[in-house]
Parts: sequence; C-alpha cells; structure tokens
Amino acid sequence: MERRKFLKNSSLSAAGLVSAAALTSCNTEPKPINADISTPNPIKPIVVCTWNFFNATNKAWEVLNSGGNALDAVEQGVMVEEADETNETVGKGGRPDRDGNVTLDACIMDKDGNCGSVVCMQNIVHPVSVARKVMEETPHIILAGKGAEKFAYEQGFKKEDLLTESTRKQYEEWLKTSKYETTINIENHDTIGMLAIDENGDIAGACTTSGMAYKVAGRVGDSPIIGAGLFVDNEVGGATATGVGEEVIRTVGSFLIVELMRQGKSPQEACEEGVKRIMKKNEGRKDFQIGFLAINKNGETGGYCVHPGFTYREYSENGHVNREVTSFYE
Ligand code: SD4
Repeated sequence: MERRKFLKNSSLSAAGLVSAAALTSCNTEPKPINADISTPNPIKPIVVCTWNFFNATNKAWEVLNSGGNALDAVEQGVMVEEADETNETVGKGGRPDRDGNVTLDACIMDKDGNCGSVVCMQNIVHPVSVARKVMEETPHIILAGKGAEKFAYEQGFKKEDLLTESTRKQYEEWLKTSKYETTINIENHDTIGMLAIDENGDIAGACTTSGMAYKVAGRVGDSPIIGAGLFVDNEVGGATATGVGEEVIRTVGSFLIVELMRQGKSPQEACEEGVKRIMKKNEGRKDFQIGFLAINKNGETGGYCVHPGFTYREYSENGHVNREVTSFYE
C-alpha cells in the first residue's frame, strides 16, 4: 500500500482525529469577538518576517505578487534563510548543540489551521519543507529527531552535512570552555518567523531555526511549537516569535497574541501585552531577548521586544521596509 494511503488509513487517521475533535468541541462557531475586525480595504498581499531578511521577504513577495498563495510564499521565503550558510541560526550553517550536532526545528501553518512541524532534526537543509510534508502527507503534526529525518528521506529529501567550516571552528573554540548558557543575548539570534496574506486575503505562517547555540542535545525551543513560536487564525491574523524559546513556550506567546487581536487589540498592542506577560513572570530579569511580530486580517502589523534591537521586515504594494520596534527596556 502506498505510504500516504497507509498513513491516512492508520488507526490514528485524520478522520479519527477530526471526529474526536468534533466530539469534544462545543457547538458554537469560533468567531472573532471584535465583529469589525476586518475593513473593506485590507492591505494584501503582504509579507512580514522577523529581522531584516531582505532576500527572504523578496522571495515571498515574488510568490505573492505573481498570484501565489500565502502558504507557498512563507515556505519559499524562509527557505532562503535555511539555505544561507551565513545565517548561523537557521538551516545549513546553523550553530550546533553541545555535542557538535546541528539540530533543526521548524513549523508551518495554513489558512485552515492545518499545521506541520519537525523538531530536533539533523542533516536536512530545509526543515520547513519537511514540516509541510508532515502537514500534507501524514495525519500527524509533529515528527521528532530520527523519525523526522527518516520521513524526510522517504519524501525525497537529501542528506547533507549542516556544519560549515565557520560553525565547526566556532564549536571547537567553544569546546575550550564549554560554557553553557541558556540565554540569548540581543545580537546573536536571527531565527526567521514569516507571516503572509495573499491576494485572496488568506493567511499562512512559517518559522525555522537551529535554536540556541550549544544547547543540550535534544533541546527543542518555541519555533516549531504551534501556538508558541507561530500561530495563524485566518479569521483574525498571525503571530510569530524569536528569542529565548523557553519563555515564549511558557506563555504560549503566538497563540496569546492572536487571541488578544481577536479581542480587539491591534497587532502592536497585542505584541506589547505578550512581552509584558513574559516580563511579569521574570521581574527584574534582563538577560534575555524576545521579539514578537504580528499581523491582523487587515494587513496591519506590529512588533515589540524585551530589549532594543529587534526589527521586522515588511513587503507590500506600499513598498518594503525594515521596521524598528519599541521595547520593554530602553
Ligand atoms: C529558540 N526561539 O530555539 C529560538 C531561538 C531564536 O534566533 O529565536 N534564535 O528558542
């Protein structure tokens, strides 16, 4: 039997999951609380991403501007960074864990709430595309480690060494002290989270990273966790995060921001509230950075972070711009 059919027919089938969900769900339709959340003239298409990833947003814009859908746009956009060996926080060229292995996390989510994710996966340059295959070809959402890698080979992905000369040398240098820090300072992270609205007004998002440099083997951050590093609700908007994943997970950051927008907050206000919730649990702590980015159904965007320095790139018919965001600490 074809693998796809096998997976679809397995006892944990999509149909099974759907009916289980239907049984446990209430009968009310999930509608935006704020009824006037959409305007007659939304900005679309539009793409935004964490940090100043010029080439990635250009690629996504190319897809959107030629009539492509938001899902293809975010996948192809973030793939640019996964392939860029000079980005040492994403894909090939990402810094390894403390055992010297590059382990990648990524997820993707579409307008219908479908999502896929891979965590702690080695030897594959494009984890976001494997995540998309998990979403489209299996009844599951998350595949981890060796299982994710095996699945990737079955789907035709090629094995590739993700360490580069530069990251190998840095790792050898790090081994001399093996100083273990779970914090990320404000300069050394550039995970890409991307959100797009296509010309139909549909929203999709993707997020991909190699996580914290020299992390404990097996550590997974927020980036591949739906609701933490990324969340999309086609009725409301989307949000994504960068920074210390543990803190984003604790507040289910991206889901929180989308829900705050559902309740009527602007993307900017929602991101500010998201960071404030995190800081409330970390009173006085200044040794970590988090940046949130959000877009609503109207194509309005916003961002906020713990320390100054986080920016996001935006590309629409109004042009492309790198936006600096305000921060919790001056
Ligand atoms: C993580 N959020 O693994 C990621 C790290 C990050 O740029 O954003 N790096 O916790």
